[in-house]
Amino acid sequence: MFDKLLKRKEPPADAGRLSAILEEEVPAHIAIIMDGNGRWAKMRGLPRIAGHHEGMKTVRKITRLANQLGVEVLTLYAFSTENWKRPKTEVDFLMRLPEEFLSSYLPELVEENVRVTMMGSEDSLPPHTRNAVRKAIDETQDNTGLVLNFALNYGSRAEITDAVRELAVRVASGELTPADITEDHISDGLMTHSLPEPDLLIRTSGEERLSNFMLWQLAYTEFWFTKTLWPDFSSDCLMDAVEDYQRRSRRYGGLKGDGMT
Ligand code: V0D
Repeated sequence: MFDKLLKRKEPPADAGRLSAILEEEVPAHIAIIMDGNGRWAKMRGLPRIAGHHEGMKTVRKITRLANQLGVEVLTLYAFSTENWKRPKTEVDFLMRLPEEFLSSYLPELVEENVRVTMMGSEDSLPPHTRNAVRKAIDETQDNTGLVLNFALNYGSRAEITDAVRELAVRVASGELTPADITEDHISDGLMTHSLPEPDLLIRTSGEERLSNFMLWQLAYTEFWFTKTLWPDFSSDCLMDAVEDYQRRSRRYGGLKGDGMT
């Protein structure tokens, strides 16, 4: 849409750097809070939606690199339950992005053996959004490569609350006693129940908060923050983050676990 205004090209990912990363433990699950799209646009005198659109292209680029690195799960925070408070025109534009993304890239995702999943409440999404995402999930459900997990209309406290409510139902029915309840009962009730916990969390754009993202799942995760805005987040940025993760996990040298040792 704004592509003609914004001739941007990135050099191809450095193959030497890639193979050095592959020599060591690559994080199995990377989660990203993709922040700074609006600011990126504002700095160029463009409407915020131009930043969201450019951010969508970064999603494609980073998905491909994560797949090349052998990452098992890439979770992307695309839309929070708080984001409904934004102006209606912006929300409407955002809700068109999954369709646009998938109409351009679904064949590529299928080709690259990527499995699309989503976490979040599907119910309040517009039907056109839900249908596009459903189709992508269905068409890629047997793929065995990277799991591309979109957090869409997601909020972590609501997720935990729902899990706890389900447990309360089981206690009320006598299936479970309060003393039986373990951490695994909670983990198993979350939308991430079939995924490994994130090894690495990235947040772009200089903010250093969780903003109600995966509060339970991030208990032992390494955090990596950058001032880079999401539309400017390059393959090199992801490799910086993964290299830093590898330095940290080398330092633990077999003492990994709770990080307190
Ligand atoms: C805007 C930056 C891809 C963050 C990235 C509805 C904000 C671009 C998707 C997408 C968004 C979601 C599901 C799916 C396929 C693609 C997306 C939203 C926002 C919110 F199955 N980018 N993207 N969804 N942005």
